[in-house]
Amino acid sequence: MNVVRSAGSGGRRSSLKFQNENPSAKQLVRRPTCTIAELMGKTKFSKDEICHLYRTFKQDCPSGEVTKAHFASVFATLFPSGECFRYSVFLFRNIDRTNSGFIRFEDLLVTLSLLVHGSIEERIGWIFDLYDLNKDGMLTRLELLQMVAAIFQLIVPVCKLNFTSITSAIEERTNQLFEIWDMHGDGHVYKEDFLRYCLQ
Ligand SMILES: [Ca+2]
Repeated sequence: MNVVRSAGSGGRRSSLKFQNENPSAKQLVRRPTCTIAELMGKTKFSKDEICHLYRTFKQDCPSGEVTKAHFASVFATLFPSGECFRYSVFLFRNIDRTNSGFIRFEDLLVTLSLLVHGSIEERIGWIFDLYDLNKDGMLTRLELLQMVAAIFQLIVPVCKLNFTSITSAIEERTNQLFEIWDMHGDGHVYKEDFLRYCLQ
């Protein structure tokens, strides 16, 4: 069973197709919404790279979409001693930019292309968007506090530390960063200021 229609335009079909690794699978498979040609246009990956990445994706995710819980379980293997659920949710939101509740192959590919092949400005911008939890283009102190706390928890679960001291450390780090990044003193960090700071 083809997972996605052949790449090509103007009615001309390419011989390159995404293939289902398990044709007998009876579960519902979500097809990518883009052709390979469209994915090549959206990313900096070649046909061969896209097909290789798709095969890998299908092995890990035969249904063709990643749920928040699945994403968190995979991410947890990277930080076995920490509590990474909160951070993984933030990451998930930054990859699932249509807020569909699922990460599909094309979402992952676009993100991967940006992080691997994007300019330094694009990569820093992606980090800003990760921190910008409500995606309104500005960071508030509360958003930064939540992100700093999530990063702390990646290393060591807060429950295993002195709660008062770790809370103070999170607050202190948040205040330090926010004071630097809030260049206009209006309680918001703007993307252009964040980029300027990171590039200096
Ligand atoms: Ca925001």
